[in-house]
Amino acid sequence: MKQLPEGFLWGGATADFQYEGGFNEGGRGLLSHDFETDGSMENPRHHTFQMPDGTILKPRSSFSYADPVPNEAKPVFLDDEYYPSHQAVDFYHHYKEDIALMAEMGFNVFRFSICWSRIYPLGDEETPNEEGLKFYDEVISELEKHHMEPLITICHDEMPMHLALKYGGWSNRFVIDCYVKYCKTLFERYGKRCKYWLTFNEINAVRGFGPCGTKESDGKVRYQADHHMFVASAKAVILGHQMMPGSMFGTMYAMSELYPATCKPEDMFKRLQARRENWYFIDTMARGYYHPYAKSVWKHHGFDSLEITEEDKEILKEGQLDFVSFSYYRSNTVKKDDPWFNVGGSSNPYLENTPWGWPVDPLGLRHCMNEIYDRIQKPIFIVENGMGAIDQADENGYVEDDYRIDYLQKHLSAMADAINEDGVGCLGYTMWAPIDLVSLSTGEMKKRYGFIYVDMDDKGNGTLKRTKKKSFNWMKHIIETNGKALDEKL
Ligand code: BGP
Repeated sequence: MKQLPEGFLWGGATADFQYEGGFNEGGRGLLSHDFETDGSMENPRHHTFQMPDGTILKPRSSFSYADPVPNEAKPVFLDDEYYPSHQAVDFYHHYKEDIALMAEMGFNVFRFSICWSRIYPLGDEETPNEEGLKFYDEVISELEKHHMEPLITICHDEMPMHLALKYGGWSNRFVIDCYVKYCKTLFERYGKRCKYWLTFNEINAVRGFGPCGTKESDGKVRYQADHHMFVASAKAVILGHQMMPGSMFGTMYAMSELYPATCKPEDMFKRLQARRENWYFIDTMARGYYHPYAKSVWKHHGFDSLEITEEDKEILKEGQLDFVSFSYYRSNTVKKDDPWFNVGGSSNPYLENTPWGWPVDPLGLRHCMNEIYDRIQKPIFIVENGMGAIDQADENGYVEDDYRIDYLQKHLSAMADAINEDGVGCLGYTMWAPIDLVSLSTGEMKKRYGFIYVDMDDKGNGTLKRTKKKSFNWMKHIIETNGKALDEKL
């Protein structure tokens, strides 16, 4: 039986710079993402930052590190370039229509991120931007109208550009204060209406927010930046619990399934070590302390210790997460001789890949859910899962996306088995992304995930018209039966 427990949260997930647009409206400040060019294949500057001296820097992609940034250098806008975050798919002006469509599918939760620079355009000023706050007031009111619970990501792979350039992003302890001030503003304003909060998105993958976050690409600076994010998150949890009794906090982790490439003991051991690059983040934030193996992780990155004060330790202990949330798209394999933290090098002969080469592995999701729940014993929340594909829309914008239905049917079934058969406590599932939006890793529009098609191409041409795909009604049926329909044959 695939039916899920009563009260299970069903919904979709989005991120502001991929979805919202309105980059120069309502007093919003600039983000590093605003300087990323589009990812269309014919663009020679394919999804990069342009520096004033002509240097090209790459934004982070899921499993590779970004290039280091020359001190204080600011990327530039070029007249002949298209920058996808500026318009994205214009949730800024379509939020009512989009939320109504999601409600029609039966969502009872909607995950979105608040754009930090919409609230604090620079990040270090004292007064928030009222217009920015108002925009999210309206979004939340719209969700309430449709009985949807907001699930808010406070910081989705971004920060105001000014903080990145002036202070070196999270490598600077001062940014913790800026983040906590931002959180306090959000809790004051939205606290009575919002119960579920995520302090960061994919904190184990962003590592200081790419090119504009830290000035070094690996090593101690990066781990110190992560430590500052851990403290910032814990402070937000403590403050949130005080200001909003009953609120629940998670942080979101990128969690692919990870296999040893063979059953060779050395490959298996490498798997343990590589997995610790995930546990390092989850353990510290969900259990509230650095596990002894942290030292071996640091050693592999070339240093022995971090600046962790006694006060930091107290804060981590007090500010433990209430639940663990994660994204799951694929699995990876690792073997002894793979470079440190470069998993995914070997292919898996047992799995098929998406058009973007991501192995499709539903059982891996069930395994990850068990693995996290066994270890942390706090509720989990799947806050991203979905399939990026090339959709062929007909003249009306309709897409027969059977491949997406197949992907979701298998992953949702695996999730239901983890909950019903294995006893995993899971609060909900928010699919990435219910509506087509700009891809984070490639900057393309062509890599589509949605139940809803958006008429727009990689260069931003199109009417932005929203059209339901075949998967829209399929998902509606799954939700209205609370998962029971997963047992039906496709
Ligand atoms: C996660 C991010 C999302 C989202 C998703 C899909 O890493 O949290 O922002 O984009 O992956 O990835 P992509 O857009 O690269 O296909």
